[in-house]
Amino acid sequence: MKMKMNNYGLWMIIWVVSVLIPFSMRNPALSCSSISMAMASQDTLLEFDYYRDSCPVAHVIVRSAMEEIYSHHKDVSAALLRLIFHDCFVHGCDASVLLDDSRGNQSYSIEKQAVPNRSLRGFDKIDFIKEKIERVCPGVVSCADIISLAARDGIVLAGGPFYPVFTGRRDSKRSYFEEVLSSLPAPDDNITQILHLFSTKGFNERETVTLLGGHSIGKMSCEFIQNRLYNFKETREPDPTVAPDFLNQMRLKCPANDSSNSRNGLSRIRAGMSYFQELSSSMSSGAGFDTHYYRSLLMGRGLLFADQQMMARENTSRWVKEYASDDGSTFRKDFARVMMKLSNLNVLVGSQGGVRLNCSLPQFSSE
Ligand SMILES: *[C@@H]1O[C@H](CO)[C@@H](O)[C@H](O)[C@H]1NC(C)=O
Ligand SMILES: *[C@@H]1O[C@H](CO)[C@@H](O)[C@H](O)[C@H]1NC(C)=O
Ligand SMILES: *[C@@H]1O[C@H](CO)[C@@H](O)[C@H](O)[C@H]1NC(C)=O
Ligand SMILES: *[C@@H]1O[C@H](CO)[C@@H](O)[C@H](O)[C@H]1NC(C)=O
Ligand SMILES: *[C@@H]1O[C@H](CO)[C@@H](O)[C@H](O)[C@H]1NC(C)=O
Ligand SMILES: CC(=O)N[C@H]1CO[C@H](CO)[C@@H](O)[C@@H]1O
Repeated sequence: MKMKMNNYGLWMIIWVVSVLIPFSMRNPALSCSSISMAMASQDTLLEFDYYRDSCPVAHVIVRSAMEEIYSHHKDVSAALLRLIFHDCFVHGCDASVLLDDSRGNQSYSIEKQAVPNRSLRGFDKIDFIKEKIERVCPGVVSCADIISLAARDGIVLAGGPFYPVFTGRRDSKRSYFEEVLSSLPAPDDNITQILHLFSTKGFNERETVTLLGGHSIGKMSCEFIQNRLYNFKETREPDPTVAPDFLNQMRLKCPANDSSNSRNGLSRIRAGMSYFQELSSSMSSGAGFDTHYYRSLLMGRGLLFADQQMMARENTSRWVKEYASDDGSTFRKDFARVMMKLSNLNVLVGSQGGVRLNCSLPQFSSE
């Protein structure tokens, strides 16, 4: 008898074996036989393969669309990682970040217009995937589930860890502009502010250090470093804690008053840096989900003030050291768990919200 298993099923088994079983060995209370229960209880609101009857191909369509996009745009992984973070941190993983229009009222501000959102990318990629799914299963699959699945697939394509994404999220009916600034950490925030913002979403010190490891991939746009390099905390001076050689290196990549940093957020091609570029060439690390981000912080070469702040306290710096000290496997396992937690933040389920027909518009399927 031939056993058919799609990649998702296979990934799932590998994930359970590699992540949960070692975890259960460290935690005697969590025996192997209770693994499936443990997984279900972590996500009481969402289900494994929620669309198994209504749209069984949904996750396959997302994955193949992501493979297609990734083959042309390697930066999609970092873009969607940032998008899911912004969506989930502002009022939960409800796809509110995608709305172009709030309640049909053009004068009503939307999340996309809020300052931290100005450089978000990937909206067109989510629309592209949604269109493909709508052709097969109209009005069934939520935009919030598409973001979560696509972000996970992007992480895997970029060489990151796999984690299961449970489904059944519903889309919000509105955007939450007024909550953006108070919910999201800013590039120059100090450790106190960062830990406070993450703890209000239920992330402890270790998980905060893990989640910031998302900066392992992608380029950091200069607009997030500009103040640190030229006008730190309104002093008209650079951040005094940056070593002079590193400051010069960063300033070369991100010149002052660079026209590519125009504030309208429309310039598509920006100068920027990645952690990979900034490491000394003696380091053999790649630019993927390994230890290079944490090793940069150990060397005092965090690009954002907020990144480097992880070294400012013992109860965060110990995790930076821990993640930097092996082949990256500790970080990857923790990153998988923390992404599951992020993807499940304050989700809408059941009859809450709705399923948008077009991810940018508050028009809902009539199911
Ligand atoms: C649209 O939103 C603006 C700003 O919140 C408000 O002043 C106005 O009354 C709203 N208009 C409608 C038709 O709801
Ligand atoms: C961190 O930032 C907050 C808000 O700006 C400020 O009140 C606090 O004093 C800062 N803490 C340190 C240690 O700099
Ligand atoms: C950037 O431009 C502003 C306004 O044009 C100017 O006041 C400032 O000195 C410039 N900064 C640098 C570092 O050139
Ligand atoms: C982490 O350290 C800070 C300051 O040293 C302290 O206020 C906080 O309670 C610590 N957190 C934990 C979980 O120990
Ligand atoms: C969704 O809505 C946006 C904004 O109105 C529009 O530009 C786009 O073409 C729509 N997509 C589809 C598939 O209708
Ligand atoms: C990607 C995106 O929608 N960016 C928007 C952020 O906000 C600015 C200012 O409102 C818009 O112009 C951008 O289009």
